[in-house]
Amino acid sequence: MAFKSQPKGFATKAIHSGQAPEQWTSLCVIPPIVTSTTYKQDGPAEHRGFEYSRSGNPTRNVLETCLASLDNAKHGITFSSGLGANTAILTMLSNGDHIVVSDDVYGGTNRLFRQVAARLGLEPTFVDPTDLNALSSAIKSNTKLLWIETPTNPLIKVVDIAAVSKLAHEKKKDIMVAVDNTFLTSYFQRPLELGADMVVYSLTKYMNGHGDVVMGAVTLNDDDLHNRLRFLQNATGIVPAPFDCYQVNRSLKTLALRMEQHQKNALAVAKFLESHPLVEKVLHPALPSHPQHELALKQTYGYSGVFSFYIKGKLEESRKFLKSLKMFTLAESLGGYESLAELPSVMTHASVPLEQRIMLGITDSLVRISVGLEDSDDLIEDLRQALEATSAK
Ligand code: P1T
Repeated sequence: MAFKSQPKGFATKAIHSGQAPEQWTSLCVIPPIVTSTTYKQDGPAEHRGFEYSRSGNPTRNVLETCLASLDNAKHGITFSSGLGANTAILTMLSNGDHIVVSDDVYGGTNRLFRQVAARLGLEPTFVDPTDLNALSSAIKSNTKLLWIETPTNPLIKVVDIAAVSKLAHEKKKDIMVAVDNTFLTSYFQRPLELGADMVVYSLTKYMNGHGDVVMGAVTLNDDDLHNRLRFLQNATGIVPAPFDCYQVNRSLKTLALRMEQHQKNALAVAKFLESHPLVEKVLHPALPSHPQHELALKQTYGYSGVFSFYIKGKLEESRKFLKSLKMFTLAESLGGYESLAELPSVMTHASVPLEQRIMLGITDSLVRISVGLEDSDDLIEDLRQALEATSAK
């Protein structure tokens, strides 16, 4: 069995969309970093497309056009972080609106919905997104947003985007279905083609891929939703810096290559871990042991480098393992060229309430790794020695 086959043209779009030299008077081939905050006007309120860099910036435009094309979307909008993108979407809602949120999402997303949205009068309900009946019953007359991540962070559950979008839209026409596509990127998954209304990214991860930019984005087709979000980008001011836009735009040029190599490396590492006696269970969608393996093959073009596994033992063993790693760096985040490892229960998901963590299975023995672009034999060797050190008395 194999993943969906990737249509031709992705790498070409990543390199050429939005990059035409003709848009600059100098005809420069590489887009410039335009740092000017303001733009000369021909007369009062007569400008040539740019007036102030919060409302529009040439370097940002280049990136937004490129991002939209990678999702085959009409529009792309960037924000100063992934959570900034989430915040912008939340500000599309009004006091009293209800949100259905996947119960397994990035800890910061959970915190935003639970501790910020709820305080502003929005009403989030957390539901298992793999249970379509539960999702359907959670939708109420005031539900305006359905929010999923797939695969989920950190339990790597795969959610059926087409089924969820269909269900939501059949139940209520005005529900916006947002899919956080951070773990797979537009290279491996394109949610708009499956019926979602908005795709959300932490560009901080694979899309930038070099661990040196924090940024977020939304891609979408609907003009009305786009106008509302574009207004909010300017009105709330959650905008990225031109230099960062330049960096992400540059990184997209190698996205396809990087994702292919992340996929290969991670699969080799996952297979090694699955065969190791100190590993209880590996959660990786490309392994036949994954509960939604068939759905992953049907829905996506491949899998990236981030996945989780349960180590045998408790907090003491997880700590010993993570501290014994030499090439994997013990750190939050994912999606960069360098391999990282972390313990979600006390790091990325520490802000998720304990009872929700227990219910979901985010225990002290759940380790998440982001497999980078080093030689996979070296990564496997590192994991092998760290597991050996963990089992040594
Ligand atoms: O860090 P920021 O760019 O604001 O993105 C937030 C975010 C949104 N969505 C997903 C799926 C994420 O994983 C993240 C950030 N996640 C981590 C920092 C992490 O280590 O999981």
